[in-house]
Order: sequence, then structure tokens, then C-alpha cells
Amino acid sequence: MTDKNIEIAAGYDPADNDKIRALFPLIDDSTAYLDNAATTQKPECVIRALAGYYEHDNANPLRGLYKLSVRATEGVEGARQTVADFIGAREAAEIIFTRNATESLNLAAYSYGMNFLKEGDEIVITIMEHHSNMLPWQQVAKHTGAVLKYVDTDENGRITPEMVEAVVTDKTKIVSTTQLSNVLGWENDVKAFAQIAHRHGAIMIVDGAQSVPHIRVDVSDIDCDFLAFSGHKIYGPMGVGVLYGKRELLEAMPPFLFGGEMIDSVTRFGAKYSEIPHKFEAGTLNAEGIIGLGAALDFVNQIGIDKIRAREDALTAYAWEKIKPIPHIRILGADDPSLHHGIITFTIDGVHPHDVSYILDTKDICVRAGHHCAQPLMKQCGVFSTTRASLAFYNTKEEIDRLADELGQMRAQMGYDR
Ligand code: 7TS
Repeated sequence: MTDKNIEIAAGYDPADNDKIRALFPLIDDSTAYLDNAATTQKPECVIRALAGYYEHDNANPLRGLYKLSVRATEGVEGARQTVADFIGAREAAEIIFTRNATESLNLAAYSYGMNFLKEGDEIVITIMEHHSNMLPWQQVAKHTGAVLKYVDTDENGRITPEMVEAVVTDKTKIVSTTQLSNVLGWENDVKAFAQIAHRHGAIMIVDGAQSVPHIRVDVSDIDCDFLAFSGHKIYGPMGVGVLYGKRELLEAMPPFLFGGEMIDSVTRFGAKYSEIPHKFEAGTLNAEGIIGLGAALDFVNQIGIDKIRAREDALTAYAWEKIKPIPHIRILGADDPSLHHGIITFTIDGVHPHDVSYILDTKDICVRAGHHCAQPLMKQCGVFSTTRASLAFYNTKEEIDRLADELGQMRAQMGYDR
């Protein structure tokens, strides 16, 4: 990390937010970037880490015995330790690098689900899952004969441990839920869910794509068996994701992808696979992405995830105050900003979310419109499509004011009286 980035991140003061914003080349006062649940912007230190890898350390990691390749390997393995420390894993070997949270969840589904489940077993997920934590389990159910069961939300978009308890049985082998909904902002009590799963002899999988960037996540404290997340949602590069898994499980699972760098030895008709984590990392790794993710986590550590959370909670409360009272706007989920973690998903009576997003874009305000890869949740909420503003700590009250002002005028712009 560059010295300037370290100094500014370490001394981060929400009252002087401009200093941190200046570290993000794509953030300026002309564009209000409010689509952070889709992906975050990147600070200089991450961009420098990517370029620096190619300028100084590029060679195929984990293969060569010469100094350059050793440096590339050390970069990858250093980042692995950084990730392990960041999420409270016991050891770096429990961290597998993938392309994104989606691939991590597929790895768990294909390697664990397909091999350890049989007809009549149950997989329990929730209705608020992103499709990435839904479709892989549909596949496992289809191919193994296991039954896929859902925990629905209550009318306020909440899921409590009691609601999970009511669905999990002794036939349940996997409970897999998001920790934080990308639509509702609701935080599931995954530690309590894990206790329920384990009491019934099931494993607990956590989709941390939305939680890891915003709240303190400690896999040892949660006692989950797997946790998936993406680098690009936590200020890191695209194309790198993480699957944490408990050593005992990872050791028992067959590889997901087969090929180079995941074997000890190969014969004509067989192979002996490497130890974890390499058994699950076939082919040349995205070394620069992994090193960039390490730099992103160093950056977040300098600021402090708790400071990030406090800032985002304060911004959410402010956005709520401004948006909630606007006539004809309905915000999905709990009626309490402290339960939204920076995510405000809403409808405006009579205005299609695509129009909302398009009109906001003409004012250089970036939000997401659509089903947010959560169609069953949309259906349960009785909507087809919504608009979502999602905040990161670097956002400002001024950006929220701009959004609220535009939303206040939206119906009039579409020709309604009010
Ligand atoms: N799980 C959750 C809860 C997510 O929000 C997302 C992406 C994923 C998994 C998949 O992440 P990926 O990096 O593998 O694509 N969510 C969103 C979103 O809300 N808008 O764009 C992507």
C-alpha cells in the first residue's frame, strides 16, 4: 500500500470524508455512485497493487522455482493469510481463491452437495437468497433427489432463528443463507442459524457477499462450515472471490475443477490430489486479483471495519430520513433504518424502476433497477422490479440529498399531479 493511502486510511475521520474520497480515482463530486451492493469503487492502493504485480512480480505462481515465481507465490500466499485473518479463519489453508462468490457457492454445492447428499435429504435456504445461493442448490436437489426447502420472510422482510428452526429437521444436511440481503439489507443471525443447523447434524453455509464488506464477520465466532464472498464488493478487483471452509470438510471433499496445480501425482487413469487449499485451485490463479484483494483488505483494516459500519449506519439513517417521507415511495423490508445496512430498495407508485434509474442517470446518480438477482424474493414482496440505492462509507450526505431531491420530483416529471 502506498504511504499516502496508509496514512489517510489509518487516520480516517468521517468528518473529513473528502480525504478518503480523493483516494478513489472514479469518485468525484459530479457522479453520485450509489450502487455499492453491485460493486464498489477501488482505491489507488488496490489499483497500484494490480499494476505493481505486473511491473515487478509477474510469473506463474506456485510453479516456478526461480526468484520471480517465488515472489508471485509469496504475494498469493500473503494475501491468503490476510483473508484468513480478516474473517477469523484458523489457518490460511482454509481459504480457497475462486472467481467470485458465485463460483465459491458453486464449489460448495458441486463438491460437497453433489457428493454428500442423497435422496430424501433436505437443503434449507431462504427466500431472500441471491440467485447465486439458490440455483446451485436447485441443481444439487435435482441431481441427488434431495428436497430444497425455503424459509420465507415475515411481512416486514425479517427471518428469525425461530423461523429457521421451524423448517430445519433431522433430514436437513445443508442450511445455506445470506448473512445480509442485497435487497432488504436485513441481517440474518447466522450464528444462531449455525447452531440450529449443527443441532440437527447439518452444515451451515454463509453467503457473505454483502456482509463481509460492511460488518465484522468472524467465521470462528459464527461457527459456519463455509463462507463465500467476492473481492469486488470490498474495494478489491473483479475476478477474485473466496470460499472459506473448515479443514475437515475441505479434506473430505473431492476437487471441483481438475487440471494443473492441484495434483501430487498423475498416472494414466488416476491422480493423487494436492493438500488443501491447492486441491481446489486448478489452473493458473488470478494472482494480480488475489494480491489486489489483499491490498483492499489491508486498506479496510487500516480504516477499521467497525468505523466503516458506523459511517454506513449513519448514512443509512440520513437517507431514510430523506427518502422515507417522499409521497408514493415504498421501501422494502424492515421499517427501521438500523436494520438496512446501507441498502434502500424501493418502488415509486406509477413509475417503472427502469425509468427511475434512467432519469437519475441523467443527473449522474447511479442506482440499480430490476430484480437484483432475487426474483423469488421480489415475488414474495409482491413486486416485479424495484430501484435500489446502496451506500458505502465513502458516500456523502450531499449525494443522498441529490438522490432524494430527484426522487421527490420523479412523479411530477412523469406527468403525475404529485
Ligand atoms: N450473494 C449476494 C448476497 C449478492 O448480493 C451477490 C451479488 C452475489 C452473491 C454474487 O456475487 P458475484 O460477485 O459472484 O456476482 N449481488 C449483486 C447485486 O446486488 N447487484 O449486483 C450484484
